[in-house]
Amino acid sequence: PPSGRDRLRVAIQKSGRLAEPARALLASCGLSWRESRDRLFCYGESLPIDLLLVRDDDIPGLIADGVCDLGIVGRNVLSEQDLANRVDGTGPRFRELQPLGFGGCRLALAVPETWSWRDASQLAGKRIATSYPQLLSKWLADAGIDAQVVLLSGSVEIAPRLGQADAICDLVSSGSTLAANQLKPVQTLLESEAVLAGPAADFDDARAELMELLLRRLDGALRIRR
Ligand code: PRT
Ligand code: ZN
Repeated sequence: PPSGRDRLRVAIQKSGRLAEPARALLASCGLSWRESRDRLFCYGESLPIDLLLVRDDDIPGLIADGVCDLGIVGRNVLSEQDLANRVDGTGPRFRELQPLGFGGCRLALAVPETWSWRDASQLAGKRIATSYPQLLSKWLADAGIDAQVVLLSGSVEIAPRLGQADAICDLVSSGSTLAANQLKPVQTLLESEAVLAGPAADFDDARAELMELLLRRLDGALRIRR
């Protein structure tokens, strides 16, 4: 990360499932902010720790590029982008520092309810729709299964009904979205939750101490919650 900065910049989701819990957790660490008019940047008042409000998918890249120092993002997003960086030879560029205990879900393979499921070898030659091509491809390769990965950016769960795919690999929490689409989960690829992410390399300036302080306070806040 570029050195010489004396404030810490933390990226969190602007809106969505992780936005409010991320802010609430940081506030419970004693952080407070003054909001800018465009509400994309929040200036830290109680401590020199600022917030940048962004799309969750942008968080790993913002950390990798040094635009932000830390981020709160789903392990699913972080792992997917980490694998992409490793595959194209640019990684590792960021790492998980601390699981945060909210935003829990799992990345799972799901098949039509009408399939009688024995094991993953049944997926050979099938088309699997997902927004997580790296995590799915790696899992398939590790399992020695030759299947076709169909990349969709959203509405993955309707792909089988539309005839776009035979199975899906998507995030599941309650399971009701799968059930509503006559699908059943058969295999978990990744257990996920919101995590604090940071750059692969350590800070060499005032940010190192600020990060230590934040990690200590997070530890305390998470202990109380447990
Ligand atoms: O706008 P932006 O890009 O920032 O937001 P987003 O729409 O990409 O993300 P968002 O807010 O939907 O999710 C943010 C993060 O929340 C994800 O990356 C996960 O880490 C976490 N999370 C936890 C979930 C879920 N649970 C979840 N259930 N993300 C998505 N889902 C979806 C899932 O894709 C499926 O469509 O909810 C549906 C399944 O839910 P159930 O309860 O029916 O199983
Ligand atoms: Zn997103």
